[in-house]
Amino acid sequence: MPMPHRTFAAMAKRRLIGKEGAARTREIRALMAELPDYRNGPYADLRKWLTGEIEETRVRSNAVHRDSISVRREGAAQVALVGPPNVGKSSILQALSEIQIKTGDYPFTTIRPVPALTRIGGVLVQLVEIPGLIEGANDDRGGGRALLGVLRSVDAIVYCARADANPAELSPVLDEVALAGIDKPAFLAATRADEAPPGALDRLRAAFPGLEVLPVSIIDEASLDAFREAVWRLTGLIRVQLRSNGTTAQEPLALETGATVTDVADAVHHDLGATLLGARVWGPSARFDGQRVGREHEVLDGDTVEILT
Ligand SMILES: Nc1nc2c(ncn2[C@@H]2O[C@H](COP(=O)(O)OP(=O)(O)OP(=O)(O)O)[C@@H](O)[C@H]2O)c(=O)[nH]1
Ligand SMILES: [Mg+2]
Repeated sequence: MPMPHRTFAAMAKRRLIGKEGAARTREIRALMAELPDYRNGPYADLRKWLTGEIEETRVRSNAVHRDSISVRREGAAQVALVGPPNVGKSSILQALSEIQIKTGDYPFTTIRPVPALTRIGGVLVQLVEIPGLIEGANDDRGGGRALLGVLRSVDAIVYCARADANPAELSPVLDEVALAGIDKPAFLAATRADEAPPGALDRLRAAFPGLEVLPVSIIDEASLDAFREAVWRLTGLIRVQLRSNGTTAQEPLALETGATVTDVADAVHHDLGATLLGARVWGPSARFDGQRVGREHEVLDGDTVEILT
């Protein structure tokens, strides 16, 4: 006498709870082996249900879960490159860092966010290419929610559009970011500027009056330097060189704007922050080279500081 079909269905469901992937498929096959082999009626329906479950399990385990993507932060700040496909985002990453990244003359060459470290005035900053942010991203088109999730945690955004592009190409990207309630310091890189006819930049500037527009070409070093400096300004950080015993450290410290001499000492070591008397300062915040200042003196980008204890 076979088990009543309702009892079998209940048991089958119980045995499948919490099982996914190969384990679930194995359990389903075991259940099918226990099922009486009728061609019609409730047992045949159960067999059909189980066959369908195998297929569904397969689909589920192949699905790429893109609800969230995280890009591990490195460096003093994280800055996203966002824009329509094929504008040259990867090429900029490649020009400014050591990474090897696929570039190509077709859209969607990059399919996942790609981080790359670049050195700006001696400080490492992380650039992240955000590919494929398209209209409908907030409704998860093109895995947009995960991409917006990455954008939510960056410090600043560089929008990228081809210098000679129709400004309308960038608008959906800006709209999706705004719709997601993301508002970060930003500028607009007018990419592939070497290909653009005169007057192209004016068109972009007129279309996006709220954004500083900066022409960039990967074959123009000066434009890449200007790009780096613009990225640095976005971070809102300042660079301070440390001097001790007459020698200046190789890597500058990155500090928040408004940092004082005490913050500089704190960044070196907490004890130093507590015990310092003042500092000697060279550079933009000093009235003259080696000026003696107190604990609360505010340092500026490009200063050199010697802590006095
Ligand atoms: N002339 C010129 N071509 C460039 C420049 N930057 C990129 N390109 C070319 O533009 C094409 C697209 O470059 P990618 O860097 O792959 O563009 P992307 O924005 O990362 O593209 P997706 O990842 O597909 O969205 C490639 O053929 C590059 O060689 C540039 O400054 N000048
Ligand atoms: Mg790319």
